[in-house]
Amino acid sequence: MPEIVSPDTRRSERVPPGQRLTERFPVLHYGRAPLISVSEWKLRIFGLVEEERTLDWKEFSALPTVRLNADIHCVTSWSKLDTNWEGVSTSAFKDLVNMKPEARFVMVHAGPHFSTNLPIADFFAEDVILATAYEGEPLSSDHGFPVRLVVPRLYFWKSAKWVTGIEFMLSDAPGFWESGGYHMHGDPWTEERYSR
Ligand SMILES: Nc1nc2c(c(=O)[nH]1)N[C@H]1C(S)=C(S)[C@@H](COP(=O)(O)O)O[C@H]1N2
Ligand SMILES: [Mo]
Repeated sequence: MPEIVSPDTRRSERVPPGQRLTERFPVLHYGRAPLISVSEWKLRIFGLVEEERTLDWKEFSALPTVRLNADIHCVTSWSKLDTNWEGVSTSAFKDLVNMKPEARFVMVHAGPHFSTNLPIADFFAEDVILATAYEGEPLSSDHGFPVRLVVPRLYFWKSAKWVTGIEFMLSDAPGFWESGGYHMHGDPWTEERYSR
């Protein structure tokens, strides 16, 4: 399996301003962790695409997988270094998406009633994956089983757990936490924590 190393792990200072390291793996989400079975799980790809698609578990798990080594940073101020994931890289996923050239932003839809927005470039960055495993084990339901996004170079709230849909958009729109005042982009290195 190819291995992707997130470029931020090569910084000489790996902890962004205002963050503290943890060895634990905190569980953080709004609402109750849903129990999703792979037989009912689906991933809908829609919005500005030539043709809408829905992948079921069988189709999704047939896609090539990669390993990812990355640091993660939650806006509540914990950071965790050298986390290891497996899943489908969004850049590999790009070929199957067929997005329209005018698409500039992505809304990632997830359970329960969660969503988060990203610029196209951040979504298709080399170290972004739709993860199915953490440290060699399938994701636990608390951490997003069966599929979660991992976007190492933005605050961890952008890494939606229990992903169910990817919507391509012309212009930016706030997701769940962004509507509540979190930053539209969320770069931990420039502390894009909250918007005004
Ligand atoms: N579906 C969903 N995904 C979510 C959230 C959420 O509330 N719902 N919270 C985000 C936040 S704020 C963080 S810090 C990470 C936490 O992931 P973890 O519980 O695996 O540590 O999930 C992100 N993904
Ligand atoms: Mo978070």
